[in-house]
Amino acid sequence: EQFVCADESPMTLTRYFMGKANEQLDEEHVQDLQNLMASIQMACKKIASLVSRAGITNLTGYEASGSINVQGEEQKKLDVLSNDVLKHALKWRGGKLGIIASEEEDEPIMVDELASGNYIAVFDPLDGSSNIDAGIATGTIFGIFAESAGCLASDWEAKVDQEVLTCLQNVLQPGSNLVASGYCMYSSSCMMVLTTGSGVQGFTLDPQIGEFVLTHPSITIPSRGKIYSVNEANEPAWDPVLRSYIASLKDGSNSSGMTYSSRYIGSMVADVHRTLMYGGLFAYPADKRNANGKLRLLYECSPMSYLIEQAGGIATTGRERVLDVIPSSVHQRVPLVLGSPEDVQELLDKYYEASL
Ligand code: P6P
Repeated sequence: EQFVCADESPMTLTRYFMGKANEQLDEEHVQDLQNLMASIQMACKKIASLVSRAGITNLTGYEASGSINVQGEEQKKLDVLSNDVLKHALKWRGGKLGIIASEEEDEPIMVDELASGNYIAVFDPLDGSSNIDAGIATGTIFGIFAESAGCLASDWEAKVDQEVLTCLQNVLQPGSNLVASGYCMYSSSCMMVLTTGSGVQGFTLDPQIGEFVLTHPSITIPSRGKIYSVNEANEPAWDPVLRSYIASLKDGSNSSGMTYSSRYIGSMVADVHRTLMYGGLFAYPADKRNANGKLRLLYECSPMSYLIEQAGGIATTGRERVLDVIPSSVHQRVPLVLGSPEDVQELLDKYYEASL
């Protein structure tokens, strides 16, 4: 269903931001956020086009140069291209942007010393890109932090190198400092799902008009679901509490009495989106081989956790609320369990009982 404005025209993402955005921000910041979101939606439209035509334009597969990103992962052509599309969109319109951090950039980058850097943008430009060649859903994940006053880019000319480096480290903020976050999912439909701190809104790209139109206003996650989403190949390496809890979802001995289905796409954006829409839980937990799991805190877990909490869900590392974790490095990983409040809380209660 498409929601319309008073004049019967579609409620587009642009018009949504012209009107509502985040009531907690003052007028200047609302304008800044509008500009940043205009850049992000423009980039996502471009990435959606690149992804949908990858097989036609020979953009599947790996970088010819076989380049490796800071994660030690081979970069796909579209990883690099999507990163460039987002960087250029943010630089061009990111007049209020000071710093960018990306999964595909070794270090945070300054947008431009002259910008008046009120904001910091973090993103995973094309999450799940290893699925591109099989035509499986992928997505862009983004988060916007308000830059701390001490590091406004307009002051940067006066700062010596060390202070600039300190500013760049300013990107290491906990998710509780986010002012906006969300994702764009490239799947059977292209959906932009985001929050600016007053609930979660879902917009679907209408190819006929080239605009994201409001189709899912005020999304809230079901209080409990019947789906769990985790890579069970790692099950033998999980901690015993998680193994026991997932087993209880399979045999119906969990508190809901229901036996769950398992769904795992292997693309975080698609797995989180399905969890948001249908309920249940998504997890990339720690295991014996990876004490911090696989997903990155700054530009994957924090933005998704902010959004899930805004939709009424819970997002935890298993030990603490994801949004409370202060990153020690740009590409830090954390274990992640997120989803319906009753599902995740039952697991947290079992961790608590095991700790007694
Ligand atoms: P695994 C994709 O590579 C990704 O970063 C996330 O999108 C996804 O949730 C996870 O890794 C899948 O990892 O180890 O289950 O293949």
